[in-house]
Amino acid sequence: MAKLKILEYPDPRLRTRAKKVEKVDDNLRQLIDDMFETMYAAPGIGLAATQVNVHQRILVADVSDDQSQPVVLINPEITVLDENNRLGMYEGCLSLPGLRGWVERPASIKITAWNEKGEKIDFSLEGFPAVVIQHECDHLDGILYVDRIEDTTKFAFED
Ligand code: K1U
Ligand code: ZN
Repeated sequence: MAKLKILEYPDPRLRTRAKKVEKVDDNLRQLIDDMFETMYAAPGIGLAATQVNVHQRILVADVSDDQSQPVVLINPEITVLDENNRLGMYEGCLSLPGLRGWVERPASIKITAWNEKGEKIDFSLEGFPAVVIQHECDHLDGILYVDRIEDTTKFAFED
């Protein structure tokens, strides 16, 4: 396993739109292992391949307290289940260290993707996990949470 370098804002490579993965093989699984190591070490609860300068549609996440719920999504696609049900929170980003900003997003989504075995998976998410997955999917399209901030007074600096 290897810890990868995380690109930081304003690196223009963060604005790259990632390409679809065509085949899941051992090289890709190695990258996924490295992404988990990088995310847990940061520490973070999500990481998109874009953030480690790999422009393929892959993300990892784990919103548990004890690193017990790792999730891998390859070629994820999101369907918003209820546009009127929105959740706001101060989001963080490993590519914008030390900053948090208030973003509102749909609170319930359905996801279709492949897992690390190349199998198709689909499931629904609500609340915080739904927000994190949307944040990571945005990275794959070159979008950062700061692009979604409507009220610029709602930034917070971490120490
Ligand atoms: O994409 C990223 O840079 C990861 C990001 C995910 C995220 C956090 C909060 C809201 C939306 C998306 C982070 O992991 S920032 C670090 C963080 O929030 C955290 C780190 C350790 C424990 C708990 C939270
Ligand atoms: Zn981020």
